[in-house]
Amino acid sequence: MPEFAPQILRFDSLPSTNLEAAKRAVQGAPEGLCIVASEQTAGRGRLQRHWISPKNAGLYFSIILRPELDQRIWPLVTLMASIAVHDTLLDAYAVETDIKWPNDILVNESKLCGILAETVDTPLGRAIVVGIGINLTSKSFPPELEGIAASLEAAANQAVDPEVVLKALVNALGSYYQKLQQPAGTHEILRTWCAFSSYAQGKRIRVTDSNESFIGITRGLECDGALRVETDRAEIKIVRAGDVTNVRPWERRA
Ligand code: BT5
Repeated sequence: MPEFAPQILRFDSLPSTNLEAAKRAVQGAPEGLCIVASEQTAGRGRLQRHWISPKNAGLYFSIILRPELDQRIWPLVTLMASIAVHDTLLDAYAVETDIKWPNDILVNESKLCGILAETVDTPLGRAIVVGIGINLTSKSFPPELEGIAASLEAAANQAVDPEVVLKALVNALGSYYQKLQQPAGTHEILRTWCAFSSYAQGKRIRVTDSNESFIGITRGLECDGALRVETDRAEIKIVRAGDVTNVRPWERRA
């Protein structure tokens, strides 16, 4: 496995760091190229959703990876990134977070960070762009984020330095990415993700995708990172896409 050597390119403003990284991946940029912007004017979430990215209010970051892994288990790259964010926030600012399947980093059930992994076909083979948005301060949150979003500054109860977060994140990503590609790495990533996520086992959730919505209890992860959910009819469903929400005690039925 080649040595992982991250290189950081900084921008004042971009439509989306993921789009910039994908463009550079197509142009042949190497694994480990990181794109960071002070703001995004068209930050992207999953399923054409928007990631609100006010200037100097968050870390807007994307990295190009070219994993030497069977593509069936590439979804583990998203899980690997969420573990890296979890460790970053804990190590840099002693903030404990929960991971909601597959890609949300939560504090007190509010979203502090979102992750968007996108594959891109390039002349060097298929690559994956992992985009990470971490709210550093809530000062510029628009009204639509009130009650759903968290910030690192509020969670840590202190001012945060974007450079400290960036450095810790790049280190954590490098170390977990190398772990993922070692012989027992996939097992290790799955085990660590489950240890950090209250959603891994025994959580009553609602799953919603374009076809259906149902309630069930989480029963761990498949080898490719898909979520096992036991329905009220004792049927195990394997969830590979869609949104997961915590079901409150008063919301009992599908
Ligand atoms: C995500 O999508 O959570 C993935 C977000 C990835 C953002 C990063 S920033 C760097 C890189 N470049 C990009 O263009 N994107 C990546 P999803 O699970 O679909 O969640 C999107 C939903 O989160 C929205 O519909 C809002 O409800 C909510 N949301 C939007 N902006 C938010 C913010 N700043 N903080 C918390 N929640 C937000």
